[in-house]
Amino acid sequence: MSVVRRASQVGGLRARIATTIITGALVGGAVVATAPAASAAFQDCLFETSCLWTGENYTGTRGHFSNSVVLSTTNNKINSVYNNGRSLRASYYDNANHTGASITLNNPTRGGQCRDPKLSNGIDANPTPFHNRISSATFISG
Ligand SMILES: [Ca+2]
Ligand SMILES: [Ca+2]
Repeated sequence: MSVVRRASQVGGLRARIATTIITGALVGGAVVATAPAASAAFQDCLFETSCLWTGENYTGTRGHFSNSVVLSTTNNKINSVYNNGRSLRASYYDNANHTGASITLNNPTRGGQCRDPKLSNGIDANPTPFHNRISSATFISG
């Protein structure tokens, strides 16, 4: 009887250890999952593309284009933008198919305004708020 009980206690101890390990793994996984958002930055935008984020300060869902784009799931949800297109300026339009009101960012080679971390405040890329309005975007020459 005592042998059986001892085996049972050992089994219980193993179960507790296993539970502890699993809990630790979940905590570790959560930390890893939140790390990218904490380190989000416009520098994450690939060279020769323009990036658009749903959140301010280059956070949230990020999309990019290397020629032009008509937004679908992020339509009217963009709150920060960056043009890393080097030699081309980029324009972002209120309407689909590149029409309507727009804002334009310069390119890194030319310098000047190449990004806007907060489209809602009417400074940086545009004199009036342009948050949650972008529906399409394209690179433009000149
Ligand atoms: Ca729009
Ligand atoms: Ca702004």
